[in-house]
Amino acid sequence: TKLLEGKNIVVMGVANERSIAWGITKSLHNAGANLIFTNRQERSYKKLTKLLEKHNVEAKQMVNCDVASDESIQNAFQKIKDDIGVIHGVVHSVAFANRDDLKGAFSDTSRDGFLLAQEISAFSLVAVTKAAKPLMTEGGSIVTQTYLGSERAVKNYNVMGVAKASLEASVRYLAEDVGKNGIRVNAVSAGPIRTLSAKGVSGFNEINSIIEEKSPLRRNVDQDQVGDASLFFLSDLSRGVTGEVLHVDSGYHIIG
Ligand code: 0WD
Repeated sequence: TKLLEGKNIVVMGVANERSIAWGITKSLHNAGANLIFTNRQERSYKKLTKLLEKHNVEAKQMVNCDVASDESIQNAFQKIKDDIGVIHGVVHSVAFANRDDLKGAFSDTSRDGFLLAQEISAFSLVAVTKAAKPLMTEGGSIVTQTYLGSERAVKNYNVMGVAKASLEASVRYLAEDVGKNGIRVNAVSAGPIRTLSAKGVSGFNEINSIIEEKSPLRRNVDQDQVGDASLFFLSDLSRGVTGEVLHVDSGYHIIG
């Protein structure tokens, strides 16, 4: 039998074919998972519907969810509970910061911009875990997406780096909290990948060529590699692992 046969997994954050969450979707589908999707925007919903058709992937359910609202998160998971009942995993692949805060001087970050990045990119994992927990009655696994800018001062990543540091700390505190319920919480720290969100970060192309030159594997990573690492976290293969941040970055983070 396949790794995720009979498992119900919620995927949050497919905006288009380039989304990391789409790479994860393909890995989970190939592993036999039943997939439930949440979208914020109508535009993403339409794109996802087409993508699923094109790749012959069936969605068990699609619900609207804006992580900026507690009510929206609660409603989404209530709908999933009503339709599906038990879930075994959640893929959290959402983040946001204002474009202006992803370049220039970090000390120019506005109060609102700082709080917005924290809210959408870090607090959302806390709120989603709270909403998903009652549905994970058979235990579960929650996986989020982070980036090296949390550990190092990566040029232009600025406010998002601070939000990712907060996200990774949240992974550890959540792991401790829900571990007693048989729920694991982990993060994948991916190398730079060309997506809609990545376009908002200035100097993105520069980083890409540095990875090709300096990373141990001398190449960039892609959505499928992040997908397979996320599959590991969502499956029983990682049953002894929680509170972890796994780098899927061609080894770039070890280089001095
Ligand atoms: O290089 C990269 N692309 C990396 C991305 C390297 C390492 C980590 N990541 C992270 C991102 O920070 C993010 O957490 O991976 C995650 C996914 O990013 P992505 O795949 O690069 O970006 P994208 O394809 O733009 O998807 C982001 C999703 C979109 O989905 P929807 O359905 O909303 O269009 O996050 C969504 C965004 O719109 N999003 C929200 N979803 C729900 N509620 C919200 C919100 N308030 N804000 C943004």
